[in-house]
Amino acid sequence: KNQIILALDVEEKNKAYEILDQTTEYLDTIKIGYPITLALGPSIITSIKEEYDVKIIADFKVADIDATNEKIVKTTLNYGADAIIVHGFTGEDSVLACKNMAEKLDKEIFLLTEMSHPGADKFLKPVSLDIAQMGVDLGIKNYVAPATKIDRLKKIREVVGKDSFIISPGVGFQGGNAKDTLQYSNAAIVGRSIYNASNPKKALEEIIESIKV
Ligand code: BMP
Repeated sequence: KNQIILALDVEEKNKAYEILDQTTEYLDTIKIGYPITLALGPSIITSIKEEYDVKIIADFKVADIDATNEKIVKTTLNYGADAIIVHGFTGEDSVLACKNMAEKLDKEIFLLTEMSHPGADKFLKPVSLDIAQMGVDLGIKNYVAPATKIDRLKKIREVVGKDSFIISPGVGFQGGNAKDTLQYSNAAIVGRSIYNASNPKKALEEIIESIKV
């Protein structure tokens, strides 16, 4: 429907459903993560899939050894998530375990390259292009790269190529803007600017408008 992914980092079921009721007419995909899953349990993934026509990306930033990663990915995807986000810094064996399990279940992984917050510049930035290149070498098609650092996003796009799919967090609250981000990214992830807005539906409509102009 459009290029916005909602980050549903709310911790109450009523709030989650209220936001979904107001936004899913415009959205194909939502991202859920630890905040909602730890608060409400992983069956929230199954419930949302049953009640709304959306794809769910599970943002669990999987970052363990291969055997443990495989279990995390299997269980998450079996709850109904369509894809899961995986850290790249753990290396090839860990990432490959996730990719293989997702493929076995006919689902997908997103490889996290560089992060959107200022602190990521110290440890992640020096290796993020190598992480992206590892993803390409492993045949990974989907990536996460920051909307707050357009120069970095551009470089990561150059590494993963035009046919890869990039999603980018950091639009709105963290300072990124959707239009600039979508020059290099396939979709912008927006959380607080929508779910904390006094009128979430209107907030989303305004972001969608801002892409068009
Ligand atoms: P918000 O729009 O409220 O800043 O939310 C951004 C979302 O993207 C949050 O779920 C956050 O955990 C996630 N995220 C991020 O902000 N930066 C990254 O580099 C990676 C993320 O997954």
